[in-house]
Amino acid sequence: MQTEWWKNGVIYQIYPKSFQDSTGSGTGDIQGIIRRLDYLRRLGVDGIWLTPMYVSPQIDNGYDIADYRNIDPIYGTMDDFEQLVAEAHKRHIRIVMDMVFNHSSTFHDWFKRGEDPNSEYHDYYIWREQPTNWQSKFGGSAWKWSDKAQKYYLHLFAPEQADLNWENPKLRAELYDICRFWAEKGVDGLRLDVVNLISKPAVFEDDFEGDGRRFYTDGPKIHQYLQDLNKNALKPFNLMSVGEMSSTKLEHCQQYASLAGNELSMTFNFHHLKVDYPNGEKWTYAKPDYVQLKSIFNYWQQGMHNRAWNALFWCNHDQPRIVSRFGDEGEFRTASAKMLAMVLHGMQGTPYIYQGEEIGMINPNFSSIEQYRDVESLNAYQILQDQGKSAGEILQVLAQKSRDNSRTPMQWDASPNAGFTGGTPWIEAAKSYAEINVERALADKHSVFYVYQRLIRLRKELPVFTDGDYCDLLPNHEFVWAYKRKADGQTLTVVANFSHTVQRVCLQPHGEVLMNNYDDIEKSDDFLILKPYQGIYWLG
Ligand code: TEU
Repeated sequence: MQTEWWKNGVIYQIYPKSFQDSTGSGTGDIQGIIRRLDYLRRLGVDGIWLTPMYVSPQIDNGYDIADYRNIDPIYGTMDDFEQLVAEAHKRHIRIVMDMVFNHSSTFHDWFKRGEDPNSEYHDYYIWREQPTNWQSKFGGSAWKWSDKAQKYYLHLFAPEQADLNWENPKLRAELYDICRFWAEKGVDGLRLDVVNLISKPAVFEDDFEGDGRRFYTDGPKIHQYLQDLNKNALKPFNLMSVGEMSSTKLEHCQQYASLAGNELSMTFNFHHLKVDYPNGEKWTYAKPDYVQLKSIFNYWQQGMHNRAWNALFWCNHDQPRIVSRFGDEGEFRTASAKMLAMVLHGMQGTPYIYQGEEIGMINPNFSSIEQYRDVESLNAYQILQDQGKSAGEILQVLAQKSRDNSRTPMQWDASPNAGFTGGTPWIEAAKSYAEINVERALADKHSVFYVYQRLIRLRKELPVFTDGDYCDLLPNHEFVWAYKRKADGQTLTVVANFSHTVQRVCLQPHGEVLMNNYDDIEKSDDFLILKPYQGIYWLG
């Protein structure tokens, strides 16, 4: 298959656990994904990114890998996986696997053996006699005592996710070999989990300003490690790569995802999804700041243009649903879902669609802690309770911010459990499924689904989507986002209203109307009058 297919392609993210169950176990599986490939072909995506399906105790839903070379039986067998690759390729859909190389499960054989200080695997992990004051991303200390080793080991995430020691060349060679293994199975690309955290400092010291991240984020040897990974395990197998970059900086992403292609193909960053974290605090109920949102995209779009490649996304398995977050769950659900799609897909980079986004799924609005499954959310509940917050307050924050908001079953139809399973789902389906589901979306030619389908096509037809530069036309407007992209004599102007009220703006975009999520466009004198959540494309 042609290289750099992702430059005008769109990738669909599947969270296998919640996508389609084919056995009645209550957990999605590989055969379920195979059953839905024709649906994905109809949408028109070029690839699917599958979150981890390797053998795992599932403390963090598979991001705690116990065996990198085998499929967890809850998802099926290696034969099922090989069938998935073949069936996807038949439909010209590439497969992107998720690789978690910052840490492994403590149930991995390496760790079990490595707890013995005399084992050759000991040095696969990071051990210290004394812990630092660093905090785990899921709350609590980032160090855990091992009785067997008589030392502490580092875990930036859950205690069952021990950080791997990239200083050790044997470990690195082992990881390269895992990439080769999956490439030989026909995999086309890798999504590399928190890969900018793999290079730890030479000396570990307390952080009196933060949780420790400034010492290991975009760490000292990160570019060297990624260049070696590229040379040994990505380029030789023609693997596309997308790095998940936690709390990263533009200067680093310009290098990680440089067009020179000696590290990764592209990068995800999360700055735009912190505009509803007041003072950087996630667990606070807050409204988004759209001026800040636009300024972040302006910075990244301009900073990466002609130098490096972006991965664009609103949603993933760690984020709440975008319609609930930046749109409207009620009267303007459909309009806002389409508008949000148009804004994101109008930009430069490779867009990612998270399962259910293409039908405008919303947060489940859980009201009891028993409905949550996510390790981070359950920890947060405890921590916030210890800080004296009331259960009501905490549940309100979780309903807005929890990762489980995006992990509820994919809504296929109006039958029980949204058509996801014949059994009891591992996490409850959102009540909205009777109204918001794939069957209904496909039957309605004005649905959100067909807007996504059209956006995927446009990216292949019009080079301005792939190549155009970026200019923000109204950076200070509280609710209207307007930007222009230009390439080779083509101009795309995108105007979008991020509010449920009418907005008047002084803009006169030129060219023909290419897309509009309403039937008409209202103007008076020099003003455009935008309806609630209206989004429009002009091509000139
Ligand atoms: O996430 C990394 C990450 O930093 C997050 O987006 C994380 O969910 C957030 O910090 C929590 O507030 C990746 C995976 O996408 C996530 O599902 C895993 O839990 C995590 O790595 C550990 O492997």
